[in-house]
Amino acid sequence: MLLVHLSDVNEADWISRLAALLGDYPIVSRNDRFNPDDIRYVFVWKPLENAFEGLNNLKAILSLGAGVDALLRHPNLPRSVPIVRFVEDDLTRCMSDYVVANVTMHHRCFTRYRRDQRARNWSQYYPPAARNTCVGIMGMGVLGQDAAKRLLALGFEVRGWSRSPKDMQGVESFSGPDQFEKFLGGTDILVDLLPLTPETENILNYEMFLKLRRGRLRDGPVIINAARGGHQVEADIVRALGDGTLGAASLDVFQTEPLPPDSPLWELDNCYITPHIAAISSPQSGAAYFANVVLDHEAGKPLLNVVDVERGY
Ligand code: NDP
Ligand code: OXD
Repeated sequence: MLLVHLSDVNEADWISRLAALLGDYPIVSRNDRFNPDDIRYVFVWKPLENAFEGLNNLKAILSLGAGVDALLRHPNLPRSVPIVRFVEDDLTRCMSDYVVANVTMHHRCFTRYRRDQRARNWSQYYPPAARNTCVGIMGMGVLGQDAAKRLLALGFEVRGWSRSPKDMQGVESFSGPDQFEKFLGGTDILVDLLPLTPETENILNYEMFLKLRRGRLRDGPVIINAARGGHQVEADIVRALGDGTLGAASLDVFQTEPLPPDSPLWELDNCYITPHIAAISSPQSGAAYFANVVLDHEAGKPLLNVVDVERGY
């Protein structure tokens, strides 16, 4: 039996789509009456503290989020049960759309020309060609690699940084803490697609911004964070955007969400804020993914996209 426990999203929509795909396989919500011993899979988003209580026969926990940092901090998470995270083409494409939109906007000096427009100022400055602009992607997993492909197709120079080296045609690979500075030193536009772990917390800080390449983008290097707010030291971003260490920032995620009304980030015209919408796990395409996880596993196939709990992603 599959138990659905989704907070803050349209749980009923997920249940009806899953039920249609699961055929005879039983599905319940936390408001239904059921015997906890019958639950083999639990599908969660922002699970309450008692979400796993009595679920002694779990085969897998299904995470609506692609990122599992919050789930891994759940105080009562059954640590021995495998977690399957969301990996799906629509979500991946949406994320790459967000990355492409923001990279191209900054590459073409949107901030400068918007300021000039407001001042009725006609000042010709030609941005460097895409091939002379390097996008550095932190996190070369499912999302980072797709974004890299899309940016390569647009002619950008692309480099990636991850824990282990990657062999991707056209992308210069950097790995581990030892190669981080070198990676940053050739990056004009930094895209963050890392998971949030103890190693990546606060990684977007002032010291790090100083290591990005200067001189290619006239108004300074740019950061784009579509990963997790826990990566960014927001006071440092405000300072760097104000003193020219950074030319601009696009932020989809924040230390506190929703971003509090008194955050100084709202005021900065070189900070582009979106409310954690870069990519969504949508029921339209996501239900098929999770229904297959259950049906395939029941048919004896191995679970895919299982989180490494020790690594934290
Ligand atoms: P993956 O697990 O596929 O990829 C993670 C990448 O980060 C891997 O390349 C990994 O390296 C690298 N990495 C992890 N830790 C480190 C480290 N300490 N140093 C260097 N590299 C590291 O994740 P996804 O691509 O699927 O997703 C990335 C993140 O995007 C999610 O964790 C989530 O937080 C965020 N996200 C945000 C959304 C939004 O709407 N804003 C939507 C969906 C996801 P290696 O390859 O060597 O393991
Ligand atoms: C996710 C997210 O991790 O939406 O899926 O941020």
